[in-house]
Parts: sequence; structure tokens; C-alpha cells
Amino acid sequence: MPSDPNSRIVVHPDVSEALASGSPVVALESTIISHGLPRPENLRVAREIEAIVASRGATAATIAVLDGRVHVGLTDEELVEVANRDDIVKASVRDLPVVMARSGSAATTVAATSVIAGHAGIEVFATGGLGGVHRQARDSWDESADLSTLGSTRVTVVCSGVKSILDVGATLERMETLNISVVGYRTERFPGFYLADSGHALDWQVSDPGEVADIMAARAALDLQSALIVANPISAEQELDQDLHDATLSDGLRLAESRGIAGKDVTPFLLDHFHRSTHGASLEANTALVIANAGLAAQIASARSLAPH
Ligand code: PSU
Ligand code: MN
Repeated sequence: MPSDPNSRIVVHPDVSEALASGSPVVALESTIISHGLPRPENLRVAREIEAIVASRGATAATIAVLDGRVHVGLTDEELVEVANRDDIVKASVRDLPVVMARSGSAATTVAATSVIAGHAGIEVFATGGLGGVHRQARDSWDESADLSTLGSTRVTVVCSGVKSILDVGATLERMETLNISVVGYRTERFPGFYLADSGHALDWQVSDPGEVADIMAARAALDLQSALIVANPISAEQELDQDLHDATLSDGLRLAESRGIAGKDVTPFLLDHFHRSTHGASLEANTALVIANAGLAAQIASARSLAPH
């Protein structure tokens, strides 16, 4: 992909060099920075996520849209902009072209980040928790575009399952329908974002990054155009208390309904409600899990870079 100054897609030189030489690269999303975490922790966490990727020998490529151009890999000044600018909108795939054409700025969701990473040739992507089927979906039809996009984009996503604010069982069923592969990292249970166990079992588990790389190679051989989810649970010491979680969630869902929160505002609203009403406990858990996922993604990207493509 060209990186000339007039291009609509700007690849950071560190990222393009790593890609050209076959070195490991990890894509990172930006919605978690702009809409998932409060200021000023968001910037600190964004930097920590990049740092752990680097410390495990991979190049971090945080993806965002700034002033009409898609950036694959941000400078520190650009990371500060994503964290602090008030005009950053949350962009899924369908929003990207509109934002770009208007010279706007946006943070990218899992769906948008996956599409851009795939376009740039980045195979591994780390985030906190995926979007999925919302609990009121029978009435609202609210299902994240993360799902359909991951059904048609070949990327390996390291995450702590899907956000626990969702209907996890329904989301797992949709993943099956959409041919999204799901493996538990050293667990037989599907993780529950803030909680290590969502209460749902998994068919497959892997025990090291090399095993994930082997699955990626097999997927490439089949030319599968869907995602592989590596579900990495938060550690037992860092997970949120289950009762606190359940009480906070039912409060949050009630509040969201009474205030008429809908569409793409639902997820940021509920995450913010968690961060406020747990007095930072959910923030600590969210930070811990996303950093752990970025570190594991770097190890997977490294294992993959050694294997035949
Ligand atoms: N993971 C986190 N925090 C977040 C998100 C993921 O730890 O804020 C974001 C991702 O960008 C994901 C989005 O794509 O939430 C889902 O939003 P929605 O449910 O509106 O599709
Ligand atoms: Mn939605």
C-alpha cells in the first residue's frame, strides 16, 4: 500500500518496513481508546498496549482515521489526538468512506480495524472484547457489525471473548453460522470479558502461540475468508467480582433503556456506566485484559512470521 503524503491510506514507515521484511506486526483498534476508556487513562493504556507489543518483538499498528486519511500505525502525537480530540467519531466499516470523504476523524471499531488491517496485509489484531448480539436483539435487531465483518475478513483476533453486556450464547451461535473459528487460549470456557468465564463451553483450545500459527497456516491453505478468534481470558486475580458485575450490568441496561440509548451509543454507554459505578474496578480489568491480549497477539504474530505462508 502506498504511503505517499497524498494517499488516503498512510502506513507508518515502521509498519511498512516490518511488513516488507516479513517481521511480526499487530494491528490495534482505536475505538477502545476514544470511546471505550475514560480520559486520561485511555492515553496511558493506548501507550502501554503499544509498548507490550514492542517488548515482545512485534511492531504495533494502531489504526484510526485522522483528517480524512486512514492511518495504519500512529505516531505518539497522533495517538494523543485519538485519545483527546473531541471530534473523533466511532466508525464501523460503513462509516469509513463517509468520514474519509469529509476529511473527518474517527476511531475504528473491531470491524473497521479488521478490514483495514486485512487491506494492509496485517494478519493479527488485538482488542479487549468483540461486539456481538445485544441482549434486546429480538426487539432491537442490534447485532454488532463486528460479527458479519469477521465472517468475511481473514484476520486473527486476540480478545477476551465478547463484551459481557451482550447475549453471549446468541453471539456464539452467530459466530458458528458465520464460519468464525473460535479457540480458547489455555481454556475450555469462552471468556466473559470482565470475567474469565462467560458460562459457555468451547469446542477447541490451544496451549501456545505456535499452535495458533499452525491454524493460521491451515486457514491460509484453504483460503478461508473469515476470522479466527483466539479467546484469551482475563486472569483469575484480575477479573471483576461476579456479583458486582451482574448488579452493575442490570443497572446499566435499565438506565440505557430509560434514557433511550440506542445504536452505536449502547456499547460506549454501558462501558462508561461500568467504569463509573465500579469506581474503576472494571477499568482496571479492562486495561489488564487488553494489555494481555496485545502481548499474546505479538507472540502469535512472531510465531506466524516463522512459519510457511
Ligand atoms: N473492546 C473493548 N472496548 C471497546 C471495544 C472493544 O475493550 O470499546 C469497542 C470495539 O471497537 C468494538 C465496539 O468493535 O466496541 C463494538 O461496538 P458495537 O457494539 O456498537 O458494534
Ligand atoms: Mn449496535
